[in-house]
Amino acid sequence: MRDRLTAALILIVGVGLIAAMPTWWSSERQAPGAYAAPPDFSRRVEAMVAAHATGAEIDGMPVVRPPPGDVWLRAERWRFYPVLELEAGREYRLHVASADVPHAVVLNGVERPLPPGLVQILPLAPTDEVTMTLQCSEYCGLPHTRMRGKIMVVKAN
Ligand SMILES: [Cu+2]
Repeated sequence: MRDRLTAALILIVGVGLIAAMPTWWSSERQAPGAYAAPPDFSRRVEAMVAAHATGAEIDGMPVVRPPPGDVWLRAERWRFYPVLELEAGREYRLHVASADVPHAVVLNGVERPLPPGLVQILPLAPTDEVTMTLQCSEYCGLPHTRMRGKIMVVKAN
């Protein structure tokens, strides 16, 4: 009797695990909000910079004020390029990818890995006029601790 009960339990747990497998298997392999980097990712960054640069520069980087929606940000030794100026009350999707070695990005306490070839989407809907800092959290060389990015949230026009 006890043996049968044990066998039944093992069967139920086993079936349950197999049924749940596709869910954790796929989420493990590709987190939501990430996708394979398109070959023209860098060109999208440059096109956005060319179209929406404000003319200002910070730390040798152009300040760019893209329209709400998709925004392109490149992680590279040892910076997040370019500096962004976003409007409060608008919704953005930051597409962040590494152009060289593995990095990781931390923004507002959320960390996402940036292995080369992967784009992370970070939704952002800032409400206050603040300056946000992006920080690399994957050791990528001696200047790693200084690898930061800047997002300035300004009043909407
Ligand atoms: Cu780093």
